[in-house]
Amino acid sequence: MENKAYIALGSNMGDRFGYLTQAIILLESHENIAVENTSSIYETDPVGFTDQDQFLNMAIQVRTSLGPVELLDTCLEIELKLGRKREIKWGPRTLDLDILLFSHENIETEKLTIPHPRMSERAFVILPLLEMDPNLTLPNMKEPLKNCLLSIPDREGVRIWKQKNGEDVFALIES
Ligand code: PH2
Ligand code: MG
Ligand code: MG
Repeated sequence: MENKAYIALGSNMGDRFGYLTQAIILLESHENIAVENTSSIYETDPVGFTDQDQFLNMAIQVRTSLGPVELLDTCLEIELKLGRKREIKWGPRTLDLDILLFSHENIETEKLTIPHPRMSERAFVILPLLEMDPNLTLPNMKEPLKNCLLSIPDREGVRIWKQKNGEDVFALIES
């Protein structure tokens, strides 16, 4: 499977941990997607629309033979399957799956922008990503992603909720 992608996961309604877990299981069960790595899970203060419950956020690294739009459609299907309803922009959700990076590609279409447009301003995205790859660079940036952390205001709103333990990608779910 030739493409490497990073996906951000977020939930702030109902069984937040259950939604994250189910999303990873559904992605892994897709025949063209392999989940290669997962971050710890973080509890995070809501950003943007702040009058809502705290999120659980994490990121995962996948290998896939799907193209970016096919991967997006798969993510949207999983969101729907896990009860996502689109009501308030940036509002409460059972599950949000955002493709952050896709094999060093820069993509800008009506449906999909990669790298994810707000990723380098959001500590709840950057911290889990850097946990998996501390030297990650973005295709549209000269500096490594870790340099963005210095200028980010919401770092203290991001706290470890469940530390990843062990090598296995499912260690997080099983423990
Ligand atoms: N997602 C948003 C808007 N605000 N805030 C946090 N902490 N975590 C999120 O995943 C999040 C958010 C829109 O997708
Ligand atoms: Mg999002
Ligand atoms: Mg989204």
